[in-house]
Amino acid sequence: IIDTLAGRIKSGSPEVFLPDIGLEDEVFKSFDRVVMLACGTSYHAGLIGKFLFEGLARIPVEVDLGSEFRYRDPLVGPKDLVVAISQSGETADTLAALKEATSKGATALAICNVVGSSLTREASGTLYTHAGLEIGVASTKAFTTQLVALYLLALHMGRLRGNVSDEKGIELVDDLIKLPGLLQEVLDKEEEIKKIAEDYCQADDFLYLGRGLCYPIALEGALKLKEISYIHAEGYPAGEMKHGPIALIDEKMPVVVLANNTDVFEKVLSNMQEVSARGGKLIALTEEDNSAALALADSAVMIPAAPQTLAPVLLTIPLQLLAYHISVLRGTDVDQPRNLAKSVTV
Ligand code: F1P
Repeated sequence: IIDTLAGRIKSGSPEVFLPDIGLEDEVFKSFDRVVMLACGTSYHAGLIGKFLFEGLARIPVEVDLGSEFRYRDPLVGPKDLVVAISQSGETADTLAALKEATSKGATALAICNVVGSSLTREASGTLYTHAGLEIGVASTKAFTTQLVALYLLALHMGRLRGNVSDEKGIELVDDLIKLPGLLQEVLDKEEEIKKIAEDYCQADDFLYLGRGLCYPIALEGALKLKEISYIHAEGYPAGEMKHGPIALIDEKMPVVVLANNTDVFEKVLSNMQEVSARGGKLIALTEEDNSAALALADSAVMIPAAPQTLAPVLLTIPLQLLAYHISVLRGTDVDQPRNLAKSVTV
């Protein structure tokens, strides 16, 4: 997808490329609200989708779990676009939630990795993520491609609704084109991440903190660790720490902080100070020039400077690698974790 975008830019076309999703532009821009439905890792993608759609398309977004949506007689109807996100397209709860919404008149769009899966057959349109076959049970590359798909959809809707100018559209696409190179820079940090895994693989609990767009990434980092290493981990919005989890912090608690440069960084920094003052061990994901974060961190992984909307994709990789190396060191089966199925069809 990114290569095709690059072609468009080189040919000077101001159009933002989006593969045919099966929904006419007139239909796609006609909704009053977007409802994201998904489970597990895909739900975390939906939470980021909310930021992207509200930010770029200025349309209200609700995000709900496929496993909860239909248990509350949800208010949903013909003016809603339901975006159902699933790697497999076979997750029973996401499928049931989509059917509940469409039975009440909503239009459904699937973001899915598996061509022809049940979810894509039920939806009026699909944006395929084309992440290739996921070998492991825990979703990884499907997640990062879901984020790119949501970025493209939000951008497309932003343009259709007149919130994103041609110029801005090209700038955002240009940012996206830089993503593969930036991701390679993050992948090159693997040895450093492995070292951090060695330092903390014996911990019993982990806390992951993020704010704003990075909060869902904290959730996802914690989920990956739980899924493949069986270490108890919690993702938390950094601002909520003082409302409870701060009681957990002691010198045995590693706290992974998404401390990249955003407009809420000063707030994140004060959360880091709170952890540090209580002896918690800080593992910061931050940029090389962020001396304030680096001064507090016990360990750090440097990520390249990137536009805020793309930072979640970059931040995900070190968290996936951290979970992977901790899992290898603890001798758990990374690809086939106990009790987990690739698609939860019941
Ligand atoms: C949802 C999910 C995955 C998780 C595991 C179980 O799957 O919760 O996020 O890693 O594989 O299922 P999907 O709906 O995205 O296929």
